[in-house]
Amino acid sequence: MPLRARRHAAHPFHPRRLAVLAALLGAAQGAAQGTDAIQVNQLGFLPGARKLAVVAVADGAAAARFAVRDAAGRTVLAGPLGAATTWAPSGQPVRVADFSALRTPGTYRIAVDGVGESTPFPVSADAYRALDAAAVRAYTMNRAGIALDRRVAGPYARAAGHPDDRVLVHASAASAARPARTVIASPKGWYDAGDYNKYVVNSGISTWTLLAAYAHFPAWFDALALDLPEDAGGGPRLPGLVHEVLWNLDWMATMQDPQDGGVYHKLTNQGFDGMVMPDRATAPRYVVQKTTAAALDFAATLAAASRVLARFDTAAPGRSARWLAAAERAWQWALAHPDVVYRQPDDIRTGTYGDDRLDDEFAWAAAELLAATGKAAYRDPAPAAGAARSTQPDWGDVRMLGWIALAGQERRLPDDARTARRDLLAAADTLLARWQASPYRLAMADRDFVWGSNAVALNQALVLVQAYRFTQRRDYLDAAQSALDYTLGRNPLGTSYVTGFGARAPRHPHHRPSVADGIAAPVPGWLVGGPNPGRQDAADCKAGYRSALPALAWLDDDCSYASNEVAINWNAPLVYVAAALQVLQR
Ligand code: G3I
Ligand code: 9MR
Repeated sequence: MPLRARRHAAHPFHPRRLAVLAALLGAAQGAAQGTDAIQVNQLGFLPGARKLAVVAVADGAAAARFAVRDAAGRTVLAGPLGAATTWAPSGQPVRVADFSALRTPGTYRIAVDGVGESTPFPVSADAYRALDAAAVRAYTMNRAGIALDRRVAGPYARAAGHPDDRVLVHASAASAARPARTVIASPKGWYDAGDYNKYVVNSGISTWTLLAAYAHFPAWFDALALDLPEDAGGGPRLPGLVHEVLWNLDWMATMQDPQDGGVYHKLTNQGFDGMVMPDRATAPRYVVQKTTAAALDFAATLAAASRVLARFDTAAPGRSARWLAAAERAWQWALAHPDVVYRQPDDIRTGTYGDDRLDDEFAWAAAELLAATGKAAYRDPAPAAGAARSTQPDWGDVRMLGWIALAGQERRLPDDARTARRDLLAAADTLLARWQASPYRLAMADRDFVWGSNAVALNQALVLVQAYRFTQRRDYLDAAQSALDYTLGRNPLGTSYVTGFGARAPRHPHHRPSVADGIAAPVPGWLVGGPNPGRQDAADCKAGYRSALPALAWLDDDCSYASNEVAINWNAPLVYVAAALQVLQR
């Protein structure tokens, strides 16, 4: 088959593939769906993976053994269930089934007498390829300022929205050279989430995580067919993930004030757009307030881009040097303005990404600038005292991102790399111990069930993967696998949390295009935020949450921005972890 045709057949939104998915979903929703009391990764496993399922048991009742059945209903493996123990986040007694000995590719179910049979799942050498491609393509679907045709978007083709070629400088960001209402151009980039605004802080960690995915697993992404807008037309042909990241880096670069090197915190409407398609959202857009966090996250991300993407400079001579110069200017601005925290102006009501602790942003930016330049001046603050506040990175706690960057510099910066690895391993060991002790085999602590909890689980997996990369110790990878299992169905709700993937998956994410496009199925490849007992959207959700328990507080309703929104920073660890588990378990 010619290369082009083959790539199209594999296209995640190809009509043929969508039809197969719909058929599978239809079948799955019938008898084939299985009991949600036996919880398993609905996308399955690579042959060599650690394979766990969880059986919810009513107070120790039911059989003490499980069986694995193949597509013909034959038992291919059987074993004892672990002891029944209550998992606090769901309040349920559970028993673990370990069927890692199952290695033959095929389709299987877990069966327990008195409980039933699980949804079918595959064992396959390519278990996460389509998932990873769709998770990257979700970013394409959230691009600002571009029309997406049927070749790229299949049935989700849409007109361009938010050109952002005429953006107003908000009073909070005014300077002598750019007084309030000055018009600037700040096009491209990704919409942050279910909303259409663009925030530098969240763009930073999202873009960085995709850059790390490319840096750590280049061959995987070089071969991953994505069918992007750049695949047509005469421009340079780069790996799909690189094209995707460049779309957002081009936008980020415009968020720096060329006069002083400061960086605007966000580009936004005054209020959130209605639940409409991008081209129907035409409210004026503003760049708002320069902040220290935006400057540092910008510096870190552009420094990382200059290092990781330098080899693609042939497509754009001098680009890496320009990124690095912009990063160093932003760093200088931050040194001169070390404590400008975002304060939402009275006339702006969109997301804040506010964070009043900036020591971690300084540490991350310094680490990236050290890795990119080798200049000792960046060393003092880089390993700066202060542990990460938690065991995984998030948009407000970015210190670990710097550790990951330095940990990979063992040849150029051996001492820094050693320190960074030590600190990363300490975090990974905390996660590993929690995973080992957890009745559910999940490293999540009760307090980890926050807004975006699914991404907490996957960022924990990202940290565990780093530990595996340095030590080759198998249990780190097994614990990372468990986090992916959790987001793909081995959870107390028995649902995959990724749109379009899994027998049961979110149908109504808080995502404006998915709500407004008139297509029943949401845009595929998005990880939804997940259970969040905070339920900050309760006033907007008449349907009501069925439970307030940490791992059960999820609502598959488009009202639910606190549990069922999608976001670029949540998909990024999905892209990373799906790739890692594919590549490292071969
Ligand atoms: O920092 C406190 C912590 O000390 C406390 O223990 C914990 C207990 O709940 O709360 C922590 O604050 C939380 C904060 O995130 C930091 O994690 C807030 O409760 C929580 O409301 C806040 O949620 C953020 C949400 O915006 C509201 O600001 C999410 O992290 C963030 O992902 C989300 O981002 C939104 C954008 O604003 C707009 N675009 C969509 C995007 C996704 O929903
Ligand atoms: O749609 C908005 C979503 O992207 C944000 O994460 C969320 C929290 O900031 O807010 C959503 O907008 C809602 C607003 O906060 C309250 N009224 C209803 C809005 C849309 O459902």
